[in-house]
Amino acid sequence: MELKKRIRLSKLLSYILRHNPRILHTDVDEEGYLEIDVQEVARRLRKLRGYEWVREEDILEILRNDEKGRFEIKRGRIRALYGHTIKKVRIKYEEAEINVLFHGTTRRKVARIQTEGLKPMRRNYVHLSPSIEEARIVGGRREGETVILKIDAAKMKKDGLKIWKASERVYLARYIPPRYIQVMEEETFHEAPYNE
Ligand code: HQG
Repeated sequence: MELKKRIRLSKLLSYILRHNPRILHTDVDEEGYLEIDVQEVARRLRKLRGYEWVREEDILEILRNDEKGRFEIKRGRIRALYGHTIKKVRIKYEEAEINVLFHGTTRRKVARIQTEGLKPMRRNYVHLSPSIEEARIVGGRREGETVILKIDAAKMKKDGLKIWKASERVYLARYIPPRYIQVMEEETFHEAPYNE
C-alpha cells in the first residue's frame, strides 16, 4: 500500500473507531471494540467512495504497525486505544508510573488552561505525552505558536489523582487542575531528563 493511501486509511479508521462507527453501519462496545470483524470492516469500507481498493490485509498492516500505538486487535475485532469522543467507551488502562508528563498546546489557549486546568474538551480524556518532543508534535498539529506544559504526575499520584497509560506515547487523565501545570519556557527545555 502506498504511503498516501496508508495515511488516509489510518485516519479514517481512527475517525470511525474514536468518533463515528455509524459510517460502517455498526457500533463499538464499552471496551471500544467494533462489533464487526476486520474482514467485514474491509468489505464495508470498499463501499465508500475512494476506498474501493481496501483489503483486509491493508487494515491489519495499519493496525499492527501503527507507530503511536493507536489501535488494538483481539480475536479479529479492532479498537482505538485513545482519542474517543464516544462516551460509553471505557477502556481498562494500566495506571501510569511516570513522574513528569507534557502537554503540547497553542499560546492562545494557555491563559484559560492556567485558570481552569486541562479539560478533555470533546474527548473522554485529556491526552498527555511522555516527552517534550512528543508534546511538540501534538501542539504543532494546530496553527499558532506551540507551548509545552509540564505536568507534575508524581504529585497528582500522591494526591490521589489518576493518570493512565494508553500506549508508549500517550497518557490520559480525566482532568488536570492548574496547580499541577507549569508553562515551560524554551530555556528550561534542556533541563531533562525528567523521567528517571
Ligand atoms: C485544549 C492526537 C482551553 C488542549 C494527538 C488541546 C494527541 C483547552 C485542545 C491526541 C483547555 C483539545 C489528543 C482549557 C484543554 N481551555 N483549551 N481549559 N483544556 N484545552 O485534539 O491533546 O495523532 O482533543 O490543549 O497527537 O491536542 O490523532 O487534544 O489543544 O495524542 O493519534 O483543547 O490526538 O493523536 O484538543 O490531542 P484535542 P490533543 P493522534
